[in-house]
Amino acid sequence: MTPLDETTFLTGANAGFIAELHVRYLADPNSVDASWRGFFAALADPPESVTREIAGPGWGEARPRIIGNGHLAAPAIELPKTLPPDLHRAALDSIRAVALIRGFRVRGHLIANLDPLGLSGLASHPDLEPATYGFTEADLDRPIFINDLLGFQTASLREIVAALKAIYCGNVGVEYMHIQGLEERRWIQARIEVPRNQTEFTPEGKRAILERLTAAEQLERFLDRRYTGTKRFGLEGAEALIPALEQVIKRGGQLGMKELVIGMPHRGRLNVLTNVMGKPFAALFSEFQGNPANPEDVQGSGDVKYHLGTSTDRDIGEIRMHLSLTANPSHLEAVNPVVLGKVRAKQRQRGDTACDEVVGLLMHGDAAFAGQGLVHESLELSGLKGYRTGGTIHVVVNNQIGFTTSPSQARSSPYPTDVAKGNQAPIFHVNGDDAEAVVHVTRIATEFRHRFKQDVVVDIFCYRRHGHNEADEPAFTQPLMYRAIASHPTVREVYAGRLVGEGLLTAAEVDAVTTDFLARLERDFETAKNYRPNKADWLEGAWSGLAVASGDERRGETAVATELLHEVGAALTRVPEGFHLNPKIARQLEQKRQSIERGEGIDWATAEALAIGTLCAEGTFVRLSGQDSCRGTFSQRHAVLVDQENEQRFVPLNHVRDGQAQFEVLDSPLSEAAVLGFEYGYSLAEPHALVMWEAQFGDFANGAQAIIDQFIASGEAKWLRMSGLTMLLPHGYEGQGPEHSSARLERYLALCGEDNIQVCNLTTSANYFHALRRQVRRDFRKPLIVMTPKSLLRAPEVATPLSEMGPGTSFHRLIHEIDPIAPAAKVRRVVLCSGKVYFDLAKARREKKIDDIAILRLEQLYPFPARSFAQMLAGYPNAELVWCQEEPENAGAWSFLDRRIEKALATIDIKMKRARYVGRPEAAATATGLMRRHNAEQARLVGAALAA
Ligand SMILES: Cc1ncc(C[n+]2csc(CCOP(=O)(O)OP(=O)(O)O)c2C)c(N)n1
Repeated sequence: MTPLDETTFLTGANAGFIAELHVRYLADPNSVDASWRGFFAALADPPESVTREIAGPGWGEARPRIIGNGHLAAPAIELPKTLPPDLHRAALDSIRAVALIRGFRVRGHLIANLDPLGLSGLASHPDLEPATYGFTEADLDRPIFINDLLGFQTASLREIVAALKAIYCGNVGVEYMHIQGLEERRWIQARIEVPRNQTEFTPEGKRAILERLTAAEQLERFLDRRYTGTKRFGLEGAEALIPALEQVIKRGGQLGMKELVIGMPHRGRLNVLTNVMGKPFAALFSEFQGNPANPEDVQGSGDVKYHLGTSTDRDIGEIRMHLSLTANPSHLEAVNPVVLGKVRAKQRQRGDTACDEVVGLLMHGDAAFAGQGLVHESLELSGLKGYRTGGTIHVVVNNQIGFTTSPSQARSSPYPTDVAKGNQAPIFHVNGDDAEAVVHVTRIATEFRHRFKQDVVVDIFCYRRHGHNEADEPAFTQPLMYRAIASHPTVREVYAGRLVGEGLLTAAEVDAVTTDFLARLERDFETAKNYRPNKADWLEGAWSGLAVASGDERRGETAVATELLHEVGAALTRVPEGFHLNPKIARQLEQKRQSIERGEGIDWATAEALAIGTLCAEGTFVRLSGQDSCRGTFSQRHAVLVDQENEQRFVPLNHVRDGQAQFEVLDSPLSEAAVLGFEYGYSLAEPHALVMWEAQFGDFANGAQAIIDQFIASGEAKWLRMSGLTMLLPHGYEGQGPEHSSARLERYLALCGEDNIQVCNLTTSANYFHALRRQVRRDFRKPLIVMTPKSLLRAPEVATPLSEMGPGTSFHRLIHEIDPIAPAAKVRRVVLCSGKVYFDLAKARREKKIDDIAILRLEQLYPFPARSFAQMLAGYPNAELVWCQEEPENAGAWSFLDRRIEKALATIDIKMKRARYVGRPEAAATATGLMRRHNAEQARLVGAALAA
């Protein structure tokens, strides 16, 4: 199209195109076609008037204006010219200035000087250009009335822009205008605008920052010299992290913090462990020499240095601060919910309902923070009843790389921290080369968290001086970045230069700081040669009095006096005067009341309530969290009753007796990993509570697989940290399809080893009662995985008499034959099974009048009760053994039990040597989605188990 022979081209629809051409033409006339060149030359108009013309008449729809670099900007602010000219101009100036100030508050961070390498970031943005708001060069020095904004009454445009740049575009970029709360925004504004977003540090403060930077830098160098090529995931490039953490501790302490629970990834961990947590350098050096972190006689598989946790007390002036760094797996960000759960448990222990005393601090890598979904899941917990911890301080070590991946491939969002915006967290981006700025924003972040009890993020823009680990060559993938890094001074050098420049220290004094620290490292290096850890710390503090698990049966004291069972039963069915109970629930409660009174037919949910209620009455706090756990997925629990008139909620088990412990039951957000991780963390900090997590269906628990594999199954072995967490996994092969049938028993069994967890599939409500109580009525803690039932919840066969929970009763790992069948010697087959299939088998056996097949139930699959099992089977000298399961052959307990059964049978003199498999054939999906097929399969497997 040539412009001049086309009469219709000057339409609004073409405005953007033409304006863009015009802008290009103005920048370089030769960059547009010759005919356009002629056209624009003929117009000879200033660009703005042209674009306004093209955009259509003034009464038409407002169109975006294209400025300078091609960005779209809002139309400049205009006022109707009905005011006297002076007033008109003054009003217009003020309005434009306010809009400009707002532009900086919202987007100033975009042009802040954040990247120490100067490789990323924008030079300008239209929202930050005075021209965008209608100002011209001529307006620069005219006084503008802005009434106290930025601390000015009146100021010139020049002064306003200078102030805005200092506040919002220096070495700190603040994102806070997304926060909905006016008070929070105003607080941040006041905190940063008046002091121009900087802290005036005292000479002592400056020296302390230099010392911390020196310690951070020199430790890494020392390790590099002494253990060249050993992985340490050094902090170099992000040394400002260390004074920043120091600031959290110091300022936090002044504000009433007594305990800081920390979670962090590999990067810089050794530095944090020693330089912040106070772990002796000698201990670290000893680990580098290949010695274990714990005494040799302590069991456990150990873990690499950069996963280990520790806890210490540090005295900060008058204040004693307890610091604990949570052990974590390699799985980045997996530790986040664990830390949050620990914080919550510790807050409860201290009665810190205001969340002032115990604070969580999480560190993150930029790639991991942006990439891992668990970050979002964990952030979502922050405001929720039952999970809130009064806000977490997040510090991102934003070294602008993830292993070898550049930010452009690591995320779509502008910043790695954008996920926290949904949480209304203010985000302080800061140039990691400006250590004072880093400490300054960390102080504000600590204050913000204290003041508003909300999450807050400090994003330290920095770089990674070496490869992902010290053996990697980063120039393979980021040659330009690494060329820039090679000639870039260290953070300490930058800061030391600044202090020398300010005249605070001489070069010799700076060097002395380094040599003093190095001398200390050398001394500790010598000590390390003889360093021996003298004790493991795992049974200290809240854990003192507990012991390492031992013994076979481990029943614990789980029986309860009959009077207490009745006391809890009465409370369970009691509602306050005037409470409008749903009539269906009223009927259910009445049935419960009758069954407890009769002492017969205690169903699954009632047994659970009795276990919880008796524990609470005895003073043990109980926490149950999961999706819809208050009611129960299958409407069986009703732990929380809802008034039908006003929706007030009532938890009967919190009204058993005066002075009882609380039952905290919570509907969790729809997350598996974060909530399970949280409860695991809770259980780490609180051994004297029964902490339960419930899956909606067991099928969904694999959304939390990393928490299960990396923490629950292996935490004790790796880090000497016990947990008594209980996982309830509702399931049932009942024709509901592949994702509503299996709790993936096989997964948990595959994880079993070294007495790490307990896996149960229970068939009586009394056994469930004892299994739950057993968790907190023994002197050790182990995670418990319970395959909980669905249809069996209401099955009369599962219900037991109250007396089975009363005096003299306990948990049973195996349940013997209970039907009257032929004498054991005449039994031709023993069918061993676990869970619901038992009832199908027993029913079919009764219907077929078979009396020479015994059916035994394995209630606890792990630890496998080998001795009891062998003793039980020894009673059937002439029988063959069948293992019957509902799951496909490649699932369920078969693969796990096969060899264990064989081994146990080898210990007795008996005909049967191994078990024969009866169950569904192997399958890719856990179950069929077709009810008819399910029924046929089920009938077939039950038939096969009982066949002649
Ligand atoms: C969940 C998970 N996936 C993958 C890895 C492998 N991995 C280890 S470090 C790393 C890069 C992390 O980058 P970033 O979060 O930016 O931290 P940095 O190492 O740069 O400090 C990756 C992908 C891991 N540890 N965890």
